[in-house]
Amino acid sequence: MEETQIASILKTSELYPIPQSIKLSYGTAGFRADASLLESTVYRVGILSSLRSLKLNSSTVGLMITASHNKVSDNGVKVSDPSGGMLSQEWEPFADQIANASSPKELVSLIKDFVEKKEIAIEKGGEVWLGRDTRLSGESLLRAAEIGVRSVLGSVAVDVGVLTTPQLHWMVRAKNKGLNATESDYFENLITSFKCLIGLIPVKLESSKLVLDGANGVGGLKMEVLIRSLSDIDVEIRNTGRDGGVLNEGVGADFVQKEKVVPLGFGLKDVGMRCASFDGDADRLVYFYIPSESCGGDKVELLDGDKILSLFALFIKEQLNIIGDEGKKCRLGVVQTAYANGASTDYVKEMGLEVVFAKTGVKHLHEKAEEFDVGIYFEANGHGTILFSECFLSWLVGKQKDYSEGSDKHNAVSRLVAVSNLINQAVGDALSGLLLVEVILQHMGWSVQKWNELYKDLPSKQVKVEVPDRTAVVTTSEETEALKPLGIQDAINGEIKKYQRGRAFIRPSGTEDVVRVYAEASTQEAADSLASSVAQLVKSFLGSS
Ligand code: G16
Repeated sequence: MEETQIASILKTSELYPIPQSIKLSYGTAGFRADASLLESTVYRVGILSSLRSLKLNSSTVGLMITASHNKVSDNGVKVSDPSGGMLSQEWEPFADQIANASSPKELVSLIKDFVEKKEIAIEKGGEVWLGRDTRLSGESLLRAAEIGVRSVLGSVAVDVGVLTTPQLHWMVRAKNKGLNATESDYFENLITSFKCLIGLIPVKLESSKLVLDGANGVGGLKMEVLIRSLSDIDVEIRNTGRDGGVLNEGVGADFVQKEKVVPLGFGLKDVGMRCASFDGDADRLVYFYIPSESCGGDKVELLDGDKILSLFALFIKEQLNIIGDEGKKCRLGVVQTAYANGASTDYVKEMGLEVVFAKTGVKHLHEKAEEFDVGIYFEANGHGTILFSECFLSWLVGKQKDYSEGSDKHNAVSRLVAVSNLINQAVGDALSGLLLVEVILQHMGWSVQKWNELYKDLPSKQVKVEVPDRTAVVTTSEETEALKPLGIQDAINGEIKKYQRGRAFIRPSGTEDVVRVYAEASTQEAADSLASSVAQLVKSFLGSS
């Protein structure tokens, strides 16, 4: 590295000293912490993003400032690779090292070694697009990121404004594919493919209203823009954040999925209505309805990521069946995590689909879904998408020419092509996922209640346990068993045995300072009781904080 380059990093890093006693890790989805602690981290991730761009021939890299479903006082930063996917995991250890470097000198030395090891030609200059969610702390963190990016001499930082996380990933992917890549292009793409799918519905019925909880975040605001151009969908948006509500507080996909109660702003007036929730940066989507007044108007029937996955799988399988023998050759597969409800796994297996499991974190699921012609991945928390392989897509596009227009086969192929355009190929996206759910429900002529009948979820319960050191929990690769602390898995197995259809596991969260407990059993009381005994075990093995 040239002296001028070293001087540039030394000078700017003086502006962002690392706070005392902070140890950060790139985690499930980037760095997350209280926003007041993050300037130095975001500045350093700015440097990393420039280097990543340079390593990949100055392709555009994305840097997103968000703490997604976490509380409003937190913030975070994650990197989108030029493909639009998550930062290559190979670079995560470097991210951890530089985020924790205790002095400008150590920082420079780590960067110098890395640049040499990875043979990064630093002369050309990279390009990084910077997005942020609606958190107020995002503005100053974005300035820190800009300074980090530009401290790699010749690199350019482009502020693309307040966006959902999936919008930034989509834009980065489009830019590197040489396509139109502005936010309006993103909307235009959703609108065109949604309208195409609506136009292909065999018997169109009047669609009922959807009520959307925007989590007081960026997703509701973007949805408002989107629906202005869509006449085939009636959406009422609540919790836009404009009426004083706090981001993710008593609202949003994470809250609804974990608590299984209505978000603020919903109640008795909504009994039976089709409702949906986004999370804070709109990369997660869940649906729900309030079953009856007798539940007091706050308990919900939840249609989580597993149910969305099942609906998508059903629709895609139906189109492949219409195409016939050639369509049936398509390798359609599903990727889930240990959190997937056992009933959903049984359902997709009964449909004849291949199911594989991955570790929590979309970066792990995405990788496995890419191995299929059409790979559908979803975490139960509502984060997921459908990936179409290049090869299968070009086969589909070829078939569009072979089949006569208006024929069943032509329509089925056209639907699949439109789905591949509508659903975000870079990352799970609540806006595009919602449009696809809506169009499939219209296609099937189904209500949300009818969709919910696809299968009955096994009762489940999730709890968080605060412990002095969550890294003391080490699990197997699919996170279904704990290897450490020694002896805890035997104790958990002992609890599981007491319950019919019992299943439980523990894992350290990668986004919060907690150990997560998941339990499933044949009744809700049993699932609650299993979760609580496993949580007790966690406390007794690790201590409470
Ligand atoms: C992030 C990841 C998800 C993961 C979630 C919870 O979501 O993108 O893949 O499921 O964190 O992770 P953990 O259990 O490790 O805390 P988001 O929506 O917060 O970006």
